[in-house]
Amino acid sequence: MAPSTDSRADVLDVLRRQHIELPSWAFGNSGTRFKVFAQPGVPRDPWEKIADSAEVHRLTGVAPTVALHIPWDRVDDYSALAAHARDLGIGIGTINSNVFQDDDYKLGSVTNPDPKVRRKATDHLLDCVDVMDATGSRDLKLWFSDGTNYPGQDDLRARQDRLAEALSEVYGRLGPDQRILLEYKLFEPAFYATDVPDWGTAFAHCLELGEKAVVCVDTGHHAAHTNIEFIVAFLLRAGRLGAFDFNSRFYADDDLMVGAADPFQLFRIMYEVARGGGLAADTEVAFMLDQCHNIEPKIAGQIRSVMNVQEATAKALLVDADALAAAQAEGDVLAANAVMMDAFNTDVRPLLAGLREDLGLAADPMAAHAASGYMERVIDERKGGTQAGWGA
Ligand code: PSV
Ligand code: MN
Ligand code: MN
Repeated sequence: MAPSTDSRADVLDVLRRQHIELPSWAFGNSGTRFKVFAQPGVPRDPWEKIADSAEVHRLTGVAPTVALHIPWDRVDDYSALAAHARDLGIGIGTINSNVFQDDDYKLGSVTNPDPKVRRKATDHLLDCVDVMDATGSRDLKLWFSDGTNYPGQDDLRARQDRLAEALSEVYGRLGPDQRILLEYKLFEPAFYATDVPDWGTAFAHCLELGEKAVVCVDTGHHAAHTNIEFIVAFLLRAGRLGAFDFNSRFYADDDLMVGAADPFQLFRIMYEVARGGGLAADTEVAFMLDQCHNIEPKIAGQIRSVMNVQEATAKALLVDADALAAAQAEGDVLAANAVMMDAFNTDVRPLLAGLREDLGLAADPMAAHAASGYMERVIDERKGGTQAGWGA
């Protein structure tokens, strides 16, 4: 379905201002619990992760911020880190808290039955808000690995009370323009009951907290066959869709490249985002990647992921809204479905290549990266350091 000249210009406008945030941890070594395969040239510290992130933005033009994970990205001076990012042409985005890698958190962090452990976990979250003040970040992302492995292990209801108490303390510490992104995940590492297992639980806590608390949808955190675009439509309608952690999955929380496993699902999600106003110029939805590149090169993996999100977005924007509304009003099931499929089946790669050239970028960022010599340079420069990331 060919869009009119006007709507084509609108589509290009949205694509030109698209903003996809990269995760600092995608650039470090990562793996499974079986093996971390180290790669040459990976960053040795947060400064180098920011440099790699800037390289992805330089080539794609739509990845102007990088999310940090604390303490993986701990430095003495966060203002200096933010200045370093600015010097390289990007900014620091969301601050991710980490209350899942300390021996004290075996039975939970903010929901732990021991008040001393809860205090320690909540203090870390408050420290993350200090980091946000120094970096100028808007969003604090909270993901809790908290949960139980066995029926009876702890009181499910009391754990919700403890969670609400900690969230409320952190919420009270937010500045006027800062937000909590509350992320849910069905299971892992807890295998019986997770304390924030689904969007409904996250949404209910956000409603209790107030307007500055919004839900983060990590596309890898649902049961198989969950209709994620329904969740997106619902949360956008309620004004509580705060962010995405994009990645793709075949089985569990695989953290593979977004759009690799199911590009049709990504298109359906982006259609609901567009339909609900999530791509408007004043959108407050943060579009982030949360991925690990265990076997593929990391910078190239991030570039490919950014391009996959762009392609799904372009296709979603090409859905002929008038034709769809008319078919829906007439109850014409097949015509309505055909409008969606026409957009999904459009090859948007030439459109995006043209957009990049308009922006003064190479039409093919993957080829430009391969030809840039960047990898050869960092492989040479970053010899012998302690490599940062999940494997550290
Ligand atoms: C948990 O699985 C998660 O999705 C959270 O966002 C964490 O902060 C992140 O992964 C770490 O990679
Ligand atoms: Mn995530
Ligand atoms: Mn995850």
